Amino acid sequence: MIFVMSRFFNSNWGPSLFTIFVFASISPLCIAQQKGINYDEAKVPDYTLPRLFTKLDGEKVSEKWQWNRDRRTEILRLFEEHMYGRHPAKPERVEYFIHSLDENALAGEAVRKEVIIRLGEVGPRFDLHVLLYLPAGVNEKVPVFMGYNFGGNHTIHADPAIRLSQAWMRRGNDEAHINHRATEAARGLASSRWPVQTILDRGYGLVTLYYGDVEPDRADGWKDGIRAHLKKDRSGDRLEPEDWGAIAAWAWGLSRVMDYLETDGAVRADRVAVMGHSRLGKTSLWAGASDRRFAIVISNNSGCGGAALSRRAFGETIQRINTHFPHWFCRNFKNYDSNESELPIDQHMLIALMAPRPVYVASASEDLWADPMGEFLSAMHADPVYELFNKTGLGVEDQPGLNHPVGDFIGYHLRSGKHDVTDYDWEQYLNFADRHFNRI
Ligand code: GTR
Repeated sequence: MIFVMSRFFNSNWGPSLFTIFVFASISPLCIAQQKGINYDEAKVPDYTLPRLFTKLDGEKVSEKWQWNRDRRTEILRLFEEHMYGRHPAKPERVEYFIHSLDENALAGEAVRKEVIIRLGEVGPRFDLHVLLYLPAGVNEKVPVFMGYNFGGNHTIHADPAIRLSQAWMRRGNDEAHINHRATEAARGLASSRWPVQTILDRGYGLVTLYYGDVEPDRADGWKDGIRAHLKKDRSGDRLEPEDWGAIAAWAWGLSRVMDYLETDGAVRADRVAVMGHSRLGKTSLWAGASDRRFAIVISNNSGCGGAALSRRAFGETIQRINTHFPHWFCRNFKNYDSNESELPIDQHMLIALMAPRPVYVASASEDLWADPMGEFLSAMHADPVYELFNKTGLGVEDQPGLNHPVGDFIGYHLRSGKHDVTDYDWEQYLNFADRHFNRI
């Protein structure tokens, strides 16, 4: 019970050292459930990473054009086939509505805009409700950070004018939810993760939406989500082995927001930094890999299935993630449960798919579940692709000490503390964006 509570208050949801400690000291039953989870660096298996520059047919790649035309495409397909699944193209009919606009929001500091993206073929049921805060009094287009939130737009700020989400929430009944629906008490609950004022002060806008607008985050959520409704064979009650998983569906949703941003006269659509935490960090990485319009890609504590190397099997493993979250990846990914070495890809290749765009990987020291070392190593092993583009990627070979950001086109830091998004993380992302958007 105490384990459940502490996980709950940690909110998103990988065990911190604290929870592991509480858990280990309280419940023998839970210890049994953790069987097969390794937190010992000495027990990481020997592994060989798939080669970045060797094509499936054995041909070596040494030129940028070969990477872009052949190998990058091949790697992208491998990730689709074995891990995230194949996603459909942009729907033909999409409509945008302004739900609300206040040019004098947050005591005159911001323009607040709420936009509805209606995916034509499927109607209002899958409306994406997008919240934008833009710096007030700016007469030119602004760069933005964009990312999903876990609990509805109303959680990111106490601003009472934000529309309260009506969508299904993972949280069932608690002080802010009744039967999986948010109540007024949920306003501002996640505001520590969204330093809106700082982002505005630094000259950026913020664009966010609830990931559950695309699809509810539960095993059978796809039946109530965009995946069922865009399924070619609607009669089938089951997804095919290569059909997209929920992470791909959420990533696809981010691309639909990008489509909208390209039409918004206040936003620099060529300067969008897509950022996500944890499962939504996995999502932003896949969005950045599959849609090159995202100028910067940021992964905050994304762990297994995100930035962390799968072959290390440290903390959360493929088997564990496929068991607890069977809907996140495509069915083929289950072939690699306790069988990591057979994967034709690993996550350094996902980072490499961003090249030469800037990408940032952030870890937290107490978030062993997400394997901080595995996240660092992915970033490091992506370096050769940046070199191919005559850029320095990470540029270091040792994981830096606590709170010591490193890297050029690949940024990395190991923040002290638990699985979370903090002001420290945002400070690094803002600095990184300033640097790459040539603002300083
Ligand atoms: C955990 C899951 C992780 C991570 C996290 C989160 O329970 O095991 O992969 O994504 O949830 O999204 O907070």
